[in-house]
Amino acid sequence: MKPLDQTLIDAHNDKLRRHVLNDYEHLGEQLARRHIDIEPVRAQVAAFGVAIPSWGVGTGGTRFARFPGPGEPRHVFDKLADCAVIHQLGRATPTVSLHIPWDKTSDWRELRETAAGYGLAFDAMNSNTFSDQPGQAHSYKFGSLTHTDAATRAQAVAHNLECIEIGQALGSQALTVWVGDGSNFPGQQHFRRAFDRYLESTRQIYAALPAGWRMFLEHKICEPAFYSTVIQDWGSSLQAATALGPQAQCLVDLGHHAPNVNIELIVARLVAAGKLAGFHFNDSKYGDDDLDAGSVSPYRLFLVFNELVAAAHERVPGFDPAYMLDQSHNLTDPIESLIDSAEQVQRSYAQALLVDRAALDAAQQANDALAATRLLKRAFQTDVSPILQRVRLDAGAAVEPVAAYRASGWRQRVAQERPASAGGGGGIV
Ligand SMILES: [Mn+2]
Repeated sequence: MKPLDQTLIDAHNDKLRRHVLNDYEHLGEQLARRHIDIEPVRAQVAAFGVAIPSWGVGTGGTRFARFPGPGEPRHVFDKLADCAVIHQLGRATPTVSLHIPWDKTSDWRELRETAAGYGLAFDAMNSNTFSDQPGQAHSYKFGSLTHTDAATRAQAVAHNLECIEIGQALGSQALTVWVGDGSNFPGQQHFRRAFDRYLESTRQIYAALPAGWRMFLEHKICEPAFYSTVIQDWGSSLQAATALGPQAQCLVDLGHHAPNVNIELIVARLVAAGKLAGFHFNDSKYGDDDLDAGSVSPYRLFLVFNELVAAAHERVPGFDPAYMLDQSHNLTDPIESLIDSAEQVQRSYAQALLVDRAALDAAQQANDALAATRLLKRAFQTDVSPILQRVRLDAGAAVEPVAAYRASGWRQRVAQERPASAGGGGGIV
């Protein structure tokens, strides 16, 4: 069952259908002059999907404050309904990524059936050992999987095993592990021993992975630890993933690097190592800003996709990245931001599909730097909106999803059913 009245979306599309078809035909002609067939591009964009994080449909806030909006989801079933709205309007987000314990419920089968009813499935499970939960025996104040105390490490391992178990009940096939473990003072932590403890703990989690599952190791330069972090960059992540085995891979969150770091180069290195797990898409100006994907640096997002399309084009063995959004919405309606970010990611993918790979190879081989960079710019500067709109039209999603969402009255409706949530304290980071 779809959360929105489909006849409203169909009526919205009927008004725009002629324009979409005309624009698509026109772009097809333009691309044909560049010897690009628009049809395979459309098919690949139509098959592309990016997961929604369950926590993304609530207002995230910052470390300083959270300003809740109307109709915020009360529990995982409300979150699922909001994700279903996003997917119905955009048809680019067929999966949801859960976070335990935030999304705990008493009946996982009911949750799975509800999701299936919306046409949604479950992406990677996310564990949480960066905050203490009520009744928890051991505190994570000084770390979790890398804590100096064995009982605290065991508790963190057990939590991850529980996440795998829940994931199995939901049909998920991956566990994402991010730890905030680290230190705030020089000398506070023995770097090598902390890393060894990380391996010791994650080996126990890895050993419990069901067949076909993958373990995504997510690195982050800093925060909450501000002097050192145990898995602070792709080097540590790759070292750990290599030590664990083939089911462990490295997840790239775009906001988890120092400013100006060449993320597309990191992506290329992980692809080459057969260790690219996938992405948490967002945008960043200074740090882990969790801004909407492509809102600040759309060219960087395109350059990441350029590496991904190149890897697929060159048929790199084992290349199978998972895509997810990971954003914190402070100012916007989270549903609108997630619709727009999913489209942004789809757009970058479509643009990267337009890169003339043979010409780029030739320019690189000939050391023609200007020709090479112009080939990328040409693809990036192509307005692929007609492809995205045509894909949505064909799938029964909305040609203009944000406009259709605003017209649907969804937010006003759920604001009646869901009591206003309290503001105040810091949100997620
Ligand atoms: Mn992330």
